[in-house]
Parts: sequence; C-alpha cells; structure tokens
Amino acid sequence: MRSWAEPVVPRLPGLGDLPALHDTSTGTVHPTEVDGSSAGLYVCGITPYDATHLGHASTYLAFDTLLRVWRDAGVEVVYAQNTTDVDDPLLERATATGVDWRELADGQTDLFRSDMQHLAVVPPTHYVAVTEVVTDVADAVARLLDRGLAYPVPTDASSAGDDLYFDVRAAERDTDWHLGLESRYDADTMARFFAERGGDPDRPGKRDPLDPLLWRAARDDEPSWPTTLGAGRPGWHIECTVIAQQHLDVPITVNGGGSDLVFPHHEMSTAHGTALTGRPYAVHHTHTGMVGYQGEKMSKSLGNLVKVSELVAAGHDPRAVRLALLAHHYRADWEWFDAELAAAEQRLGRWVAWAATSDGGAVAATAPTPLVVGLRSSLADDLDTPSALDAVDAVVSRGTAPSEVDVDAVQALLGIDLRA
Ligand code: 5CA
Ligand code: ZN
Repeated sequence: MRSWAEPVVPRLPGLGDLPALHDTSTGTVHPTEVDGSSAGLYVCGITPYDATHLGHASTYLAFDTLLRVWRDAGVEVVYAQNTTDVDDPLLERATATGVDWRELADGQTDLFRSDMQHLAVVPPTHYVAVTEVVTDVADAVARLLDRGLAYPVPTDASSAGDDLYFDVRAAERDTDWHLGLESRYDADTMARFFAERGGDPDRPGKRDPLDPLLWRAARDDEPSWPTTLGAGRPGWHIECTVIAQQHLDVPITVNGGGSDLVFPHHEMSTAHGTALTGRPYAVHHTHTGMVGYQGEKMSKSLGNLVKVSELVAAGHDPRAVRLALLAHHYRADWEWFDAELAAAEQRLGRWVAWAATSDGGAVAATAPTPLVVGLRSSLADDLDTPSALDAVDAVVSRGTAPSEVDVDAVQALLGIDLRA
C-alpha cells in the first residue's frame, strides 16, 4: 500500500551511537542489538477510524525518533507497519455511522498519511493493509493447524464454518514461548487485559480462556475473503505477525507499539511468530506510555480525542505539535493540556529566530558540533527527547549564531525543520 512522502533528513558529520532502549520483556534499558548494520522495525499501525489523535501521534513519533537515531548511527532500517483495515471495532463504527467500512478505512488512512506527513514522520518502508495479506494469513493459520497449535471452535448456523483459535497451552508445550514471556504480567492481569482488549475469555468451546482468535469464519453481514481455510477474515494478532515476518528478518530487531498492546496483542503476536518460525519473534519489545486527556487515556472508545488534523486546521504549526509531543519521554504516561501547545509554539519561535541568525554555512563542519554531540547522547539514552529539547534550549538561549550543522541536527534528529 502507498505510504507517504519522506521528509528531508540531513546527514550529520560523524556517526551517532547505537541507542539503548527499554525492553518490556526484561524491564531494562539495554543497547539495541543490530545485526551487522541493519535493523528491522515493526510498529503496529492504526485501526483506521478516529485518526490521528495525539496518543497515536506520540507513539509514532517515539519510533520515528528511534529510526532517526539508528540512521544517524549508520544503521540501515527496514521499517514495516500495518493498518488494521478490517476488524470488529472498525466494522462496528462503520455500521453505527452508516458508512461503508472500506470508505471509512480508506478515508481515515488518507488522513493518517497526511497527519504523518505534517509531523515529518519518516514513512515505513512497507506499509501494509491487512486486507492485502488475507491469503497469507490463511496460509499461516493452516500451518499452525498442521502443527497442532490451532483448533476449530464451532459457530452458529449463520457462519460459513468454524472459527479457529490458537492453543496457548499447546504452544507453551511445543515452542520456546510461554505466557508472560514478553509482558511479565501475572495471571490476573492477563485475564483482565484479555477481556478488556478484544479477547473473548468466555466463548464456549475454547480450550483455554486466553486462547486468541486466529481466523473468523465468514458471517452473512461481515466482509470475508475466499481462502484455503474457507471464507473468513484474519484475527488481530496473527495479522501483525504475518506482515512483520513477510518484510523483516526474524527475529525483528524492535517490535513496538503503545503499552496498551503489550497484552494480549504483542504477547500473542510473539507466540504466533515463534510457532511459525521456531525462532524468537523480536529482540526488543518496546512500548510507549499512554497520552491522557481530561483525566482518562485518550481513546476512541471514550471519545476524548485531540486530533492532529484539527490542530493543524485551526492554524497551529505542525512543528509545534511535534515539539509538544517530544517534550514528554516516550515511556511516560502523561496528560495533554492545551497549554502544552502554546509553550511549544513559543519554543519553536525561539528556535526559528535562532536558526535565522545562522551564518549560512561559511564553516563547512566536518566534525560534530557540541550540539550534535549533546543531542546524540540524550537520544541514545532510551530516546530521551525532553533532554534533547533542553540541549537545544541551552544553546539557543546562549544567543550564539548556529552553524548549519546545528540547524541540520535539529532537523535530522528531532524532525523539526527550522528553515521552513
Ligand atoms: N491496529 C491496532 C494495532 S495492530 C491498534 O492498536 N490501532 S489503534 O489505532 O488503536 O492504535 C494505534 C497505535 O496508537 C497503537 O500503537 C496504540 O498503542 C497507540 N495508542 C492508542 N492510544 C494511545 C494513547 N492514548 N497514547 C499513546 N499511544 C496510543
Ligand atoms: Zn499490531
């Protein structure tokens, strides 16, 4: 699927350090293990309705920062992202608003692309819709069935066949994966999140309450595709496994998303992926904190959303939106207040005025400037963007005219073009 236009990312003198990154499965920050000089990044994409709120944007900016830091360290990054363009919540929204689900998904995916472009987010190398890989998902599920890791659960007469579920206990017996490997959650927490986040613990016919859906047989009033499994559509977790393993080397260097995806989504994607390849799914499992608004997590289900496109339409500079989000550490849970944007606009104004005093590259720097060194060191430390912004503030407030390299560094590493 088409992604969006690549922003300009200037090359800086010298090479940055490989970043250290928090890993959910160990609970520690450690260096990203890059295979040779290339890394594979998978980040879960949107379910295209109510796009793009500041929570989404904040998550994609975190992984955009990782990608920029890796590139600056000389790493070639292959980046894959999905869009969940068919799934229950999307279909429910389409029905509730009387819109065709495809139109809803297409329109919202377009909006997401334009928001990402406004925010100067580097596009994924492979941007893949679930509807593009239905046959591949069916093939993967068939392999899990053959291995005895999937089983049918009967449906009522309105459907075209059985639904298929992943057998968590069989996978624990037959593979190197086990429940909690990635999330480290206890049984009660897993049970709660499974029920809250799209799971169906009480469905009759399941072998274990936590077994996740792999394949949903066609229903009369739902979209479906003909496959070797019969007509149906993919379950949620397997879609990401299949897209990631199609485009990235196994294990993926970093598998990422918001912390609301730790369980069951990423735990189960990891389970499926380990079962399909016999190898660990990802080296790092990295999760962003949740952005809140009006006292709750910003979420489509609550409707407490601040959208990138609305801020831009109201005349706010998308660079200020980006700066406002980067002012928070990616792992923190934090709450959005409108004053954040006003503060970011002022900061942007100071930075732009500083950049305008640049002497126009009279000195072609071949060595990293102190600002480049400072930015690299903040960002290599678990993507510490608040410290990186402080480092720019400190140089700006000194009032010395920047070199072109300093202005380039803000654009390359923080994604803010001060010459625009
Ligand atoms: N399509 C699935 C992933 S396969 C999905 O979770 N879509 S989503 O539209 O609900 O979320 C897209 C991304 O934004 C996910 O990584 C999710 O964790 C993240 N996200 C959602 N809400 C917030 C929030 N309030 N703060 C930070 N990140 C969020
Ligand atoms: Zn996903």
